[in-house]
Amino acid sequence: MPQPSKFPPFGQLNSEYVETLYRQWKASPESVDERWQHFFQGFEFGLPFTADGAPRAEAGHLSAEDAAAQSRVASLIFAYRNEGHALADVNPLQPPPPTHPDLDLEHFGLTENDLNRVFDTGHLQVPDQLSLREILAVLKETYCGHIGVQYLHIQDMSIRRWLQSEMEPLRNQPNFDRDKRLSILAHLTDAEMFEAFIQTRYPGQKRFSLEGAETLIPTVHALVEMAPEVGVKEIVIGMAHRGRLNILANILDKSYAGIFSEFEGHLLPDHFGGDGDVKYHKGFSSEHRNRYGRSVHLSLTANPSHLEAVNPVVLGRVRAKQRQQNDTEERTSVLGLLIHGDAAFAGQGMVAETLNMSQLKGYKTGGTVHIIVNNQIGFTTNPTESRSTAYCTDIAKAIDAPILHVNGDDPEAAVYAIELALRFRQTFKRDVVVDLICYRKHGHNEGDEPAFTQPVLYDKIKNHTSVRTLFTRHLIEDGVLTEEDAKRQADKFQSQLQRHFEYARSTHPELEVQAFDDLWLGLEHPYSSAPVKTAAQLDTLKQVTNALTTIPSGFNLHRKIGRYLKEKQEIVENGGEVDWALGELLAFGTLLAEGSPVRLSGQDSERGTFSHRHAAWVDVKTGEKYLPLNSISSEQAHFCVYNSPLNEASVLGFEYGYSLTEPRMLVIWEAQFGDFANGAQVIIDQFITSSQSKWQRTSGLVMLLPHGWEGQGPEHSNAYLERYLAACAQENIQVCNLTTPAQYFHVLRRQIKQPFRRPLIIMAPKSMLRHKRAVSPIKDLLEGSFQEVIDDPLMKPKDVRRVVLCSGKVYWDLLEKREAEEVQDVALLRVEQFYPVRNDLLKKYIRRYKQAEELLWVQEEPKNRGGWTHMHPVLRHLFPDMNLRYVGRGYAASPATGSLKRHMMEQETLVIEAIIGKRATADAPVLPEEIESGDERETSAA
Ligand SMILES: Cc1ncc(C[n+]2csc(CCOP(=O)(O)OP(=O)(O)O)c2C)c(N)n1
Repeated sequence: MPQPSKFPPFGQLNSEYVETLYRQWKASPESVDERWQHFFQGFEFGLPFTADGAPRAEAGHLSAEDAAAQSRVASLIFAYRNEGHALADVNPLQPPPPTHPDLDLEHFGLTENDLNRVFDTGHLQVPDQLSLREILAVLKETYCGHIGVQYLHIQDMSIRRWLQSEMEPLRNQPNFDRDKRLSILAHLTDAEMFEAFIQTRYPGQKRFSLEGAETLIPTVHALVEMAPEVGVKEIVIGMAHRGRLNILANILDKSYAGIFSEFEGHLLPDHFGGDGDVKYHKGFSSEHRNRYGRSVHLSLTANPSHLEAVNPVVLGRVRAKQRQQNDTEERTSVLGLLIHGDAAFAGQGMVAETLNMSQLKGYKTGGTVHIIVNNQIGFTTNPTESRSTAYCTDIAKAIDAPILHVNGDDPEAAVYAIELALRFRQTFKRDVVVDLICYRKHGHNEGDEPAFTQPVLYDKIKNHTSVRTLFTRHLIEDGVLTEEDAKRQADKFQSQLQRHFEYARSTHPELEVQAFDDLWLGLEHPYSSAPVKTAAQLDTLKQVTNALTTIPSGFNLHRKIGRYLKEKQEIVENGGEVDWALGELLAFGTLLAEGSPVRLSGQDSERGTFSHRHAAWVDVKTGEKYLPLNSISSEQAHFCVYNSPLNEASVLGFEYGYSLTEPRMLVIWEAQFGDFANGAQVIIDQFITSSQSKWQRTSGLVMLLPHGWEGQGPEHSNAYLERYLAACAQENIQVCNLTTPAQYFHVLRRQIKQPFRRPLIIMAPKSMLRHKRAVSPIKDLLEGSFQEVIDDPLMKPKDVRRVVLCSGKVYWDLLEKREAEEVQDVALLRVEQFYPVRNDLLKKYIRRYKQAEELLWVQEEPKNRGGWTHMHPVLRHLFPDMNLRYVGRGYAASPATGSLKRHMMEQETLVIEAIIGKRATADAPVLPEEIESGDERETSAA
């Protein structure tokens, strides 16, 4: 007896195989697998019946051969849905292949002779039965026209069905009315002529022309027209260089004269402060009113050259705007639109990172609409050289996004695709991709010769008719307009451009510096070091502590966490000492109680990498999460804390974007260890430290970067303080390295209470979280404010022979040594804020030690790292008459040693040298002096 056959995965079904099985089942039902038995029973049950109810078997029952043929047709329908895009006519520079081996009739065991046979059409949205010829025609027109769709990678059946019902049959052949078609043409005209105008007036100037991809403009226009009709109130756009000026002019309505003025070079950055940026990086916002009179706010986010880096920033802004719209469930009122280049989309890791965030609780934004301006080239690099995938969009399949490849020479198909994409996003709140396949008419920029590297391609492009001309012909053929109409339209636009050009040349119009929106009112002040009232009320502290220590009834808290609660309560009730974790929770809690929301995200931030925070409790029986900081009072602001995905760049970019839009919320990104933040270096360099100077956009984002030499090896020691300090200028950021929980409490509260916003970079503690001395009396939270420099309260100034200036954790090592050695003549001063540095305080405090013979900068970081290179010129300038000396590790290529023992010897050596003054002891080796520069040798040898 034959073995029951296995049920293969659906994708591997093969009609011959099914037919054999069917025969086998007919002969002996038990001989096939049980699931096949059900399948064939259902299949027979579904066969047509005669009028009297008898199976048609008797009146010409489907033969086994018919049944098998039917299943072959079902496979064919599936194959077209799955791979029809391979035959789609989507490349304007190349006709589609005539056949595809996976889609040939023979592949399914069908022949030309079957074309007139009638088959069930299954779920295909056409009459129940059609001839194979008709079925094929439907499939080809639907899936192999000017749109090639990929969607069968989507797991959710209801989404597939929805897409099928939208597209089948032939629905992706748009049937737009006359007005809509004329509007598409008008936008193509604007797009093409705008580029041509700049080309003739400003030859050779970089603009990253959209020519070859002009269809982008009617496509985006269709999206913004439809958006208010489907509930979108705001669109935040992120895009790179290609066609950006065109989008600014023809979608965001930035005035042509303003753009021409920038080409003229009239608008100097001094006009508005900062160093400014090139014209194709700038942001802009405007209100778009659609043809039904409804409006949608459009905002193009400023971005750097670094491709795709703006993506998470845009999405952070979208999420914050959704919060402002009170749309935190559906998330359909604000839309993120990202416009990418094909090479960048396939190549940049930021794309994968951001896509991966799209459905996460703390980061989802209701789906992003992506448009790829796929000009089939990246600078001089061919697609085959820049990706290992068939399509540049394949990464988006990982998140089940439908992908619509569209022929850029068919603007109607592109408009159809974008409208479908938007409806999809509004329905399923998921990402969707429109891959606009086009070409690049010129070189990468206007001064570039593409024929050096792509001679064959550019020969083809040279002879290719523009999309506007093609579409004009098309409309003329359809009787929608005449040649004269088209010419009149073009002439009118040309004279409009000319008027703007002359105006720009003669009048030098002012640059449209866009004001901050209302949320920023009162926060636009320049940086100031004036003290900020950050002390909390005792009642508020108690209220917060109550929330932090009350277990909701029925909640099963982990025993160990429960144990800390009582301690916390006693500290606040009885005036005890606050550790770092409690100081932080109290800073958050008091801000929340006072009405300022807080958002914290980072890897494992809910518990805290060092198991110290416990901002979210997890019920040990149900696994449910509870955030005690949301139980302070009914009027409090909301606390959000999220464990982020394991990436740095996109999460930091997202939080930065969020902070741009929510200046009244304390937005914090926490690195697992500060060392890992360099994975987000592009966000730090291109946005956080420079956006104010480039784009007049600043942020109150806090970065928590665990930092400190504790023998944990090269990658768990260094938050690269020196890099942040190297980026400090024009009061762009605040950089702190703190020593007490009270300082942390005040600096977090200052971030919200001060009348301006600047990013705050904190070298955050690791071992200090549990350092017995690094605690603060509760009274320090109830009075005072943040101190940028802390003097030594313990030494008598007249006794002091040596002033030691340090920062962060090493302070406690130095203090302990001083106490252990009973040293009375060394004062320990702490720089808690490196930048903006408080020269006045440094002077005031250090000048008190009149007898001091030397001033030491002591750090645990190697000499080429940490604060020394930043503080050296400052101290030299402020105290030219003092003997300034560096004490610390030598120069090091690796931030920290991999050996704990060596680390401890090094640490002991530097502490001894600072406090006792000895260079080294017998068992503590001399630190390597290494390559000292002349200047440094002079100071440290003294
Ligand atoms: C991160 C990054 N690396 C390199 C560059 C330099 N660069 C600018 S444009 C470009 C090609 C981009 O190709 P594509 O994404 O296809 O966009 P296109 O210019 O073709 O529109 C490159 C490599 C950059 N801007 N950003």
